[in-house]
Amino acid sequence: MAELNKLQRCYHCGALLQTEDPSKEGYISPDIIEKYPEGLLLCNNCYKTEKFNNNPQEATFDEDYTKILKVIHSKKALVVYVVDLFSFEGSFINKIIELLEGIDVLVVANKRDLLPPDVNNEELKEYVAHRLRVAKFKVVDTVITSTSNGYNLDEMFKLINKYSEGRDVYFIGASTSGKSALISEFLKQYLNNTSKMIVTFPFDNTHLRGIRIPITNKTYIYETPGTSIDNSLLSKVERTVVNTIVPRKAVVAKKLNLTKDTCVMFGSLACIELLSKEKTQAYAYLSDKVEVRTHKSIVGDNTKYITSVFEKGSLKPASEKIKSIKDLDVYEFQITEEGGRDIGILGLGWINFKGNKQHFRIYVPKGVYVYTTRSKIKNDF
Ligand SMILES: Nc1nc2c(ncn2[C@@H]2O[C@H](COP(=O)(O)OP(=O)(O)OP(=O)(O)O)[C@@H](O)[C@H]2O)c(=O)[nH]1
Ligand SMILES: [Mg+2]
Repeated sequence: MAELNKLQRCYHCGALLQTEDPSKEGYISPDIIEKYPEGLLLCNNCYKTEKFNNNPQEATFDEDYTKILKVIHSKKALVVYVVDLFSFEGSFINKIIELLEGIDVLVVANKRDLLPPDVNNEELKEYVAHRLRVAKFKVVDTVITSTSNGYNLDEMFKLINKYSEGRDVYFIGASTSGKSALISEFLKQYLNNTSKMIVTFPFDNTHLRGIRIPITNKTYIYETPGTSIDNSLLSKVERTVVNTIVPRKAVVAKKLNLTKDTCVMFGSLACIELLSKEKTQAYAYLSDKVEVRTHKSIVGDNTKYITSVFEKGSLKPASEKIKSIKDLDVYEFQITEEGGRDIGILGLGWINFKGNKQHFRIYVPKGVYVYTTRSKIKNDF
């Protein structure tokens, strides 16, 4: 069990931290100390009341969707797992991974057009495949695509042909990853040589509908409904705000120079603050319509500034749904890995930096998924 070996105080209420008695002031769970040995710590009580959070929400899906996954499993069908390259962290849903155990997955990493053109496609492909393999998907192959400019669509059709091996093929993936767009590209070059029709239909014993396209007289391509993105910023803000945070063209990295107590506001929607002393150069990847503003308090406490931006909505875009600090979740990350790292906010974008034991605090609208991973796009630091 972790032990406190130097006296530390809760940086919110100032109580001496202790791991002995949950009913007394300053109690902190030993596992938190173990996880953040050098971190700024909050006692459990302040952690709760301040709504600090260390457990980002996974996206959810219902029983009907489970039924579709069970059918896919029992048929040993080929899954075409479509992920949005700009924002795919929401695609790692443990329950899907479990239900698709042992099922061949062809990964289609779509929306390539939204990433900078000079990023190496082979590295990108390897990165996506690696992330899905680590999540325990049985990845048979990966292809990077864009329906916006037609990139690699022929390659994707070839791979579906190659791996289907007389089996049904199911397009699955998060909502807005581009399944319908890919299927409609497929239909442009599709010739129906079967006696069956393309139909929309309800999946057996569910209220969910899909599209079924015959590829032979016995096998089909199915388009399934997207899994929810209820842990993405896109589902937390108004349509008009969504239109500004979804990039329309390739994102351009914005350089940020962070020193202790610098916070970076992303519109009036989210904030990343460096709490520790390591000077950190970072690159932000997000829509050019989101104002990015760095701020550093002279007294080493940005709370007033951050609160005021969220309350007044002074940076663009701002959402009517985020009016005070109470509408936010706050996460802290202690970076333990070296090398290129990302901290991302699902639906909004991410920052890339070199891991050097930094301690970050991140403010996001309630329920939005925040993550840290090795870098998707490599930069020289
Ligand atoms: N920039 C870009 N946008 C894309 C691409 N493919 C699809 N989109 C856009 O992404 C949005 C969602 O695409 P859909 O094809 O409807 O996504 P879906 O996976 O079918 O979503 P659900 O039906 O909700 O599960 C649409 O606005 C598309 O225009 C792409 O390659 N690049
Ligand atoms: Mg669709």
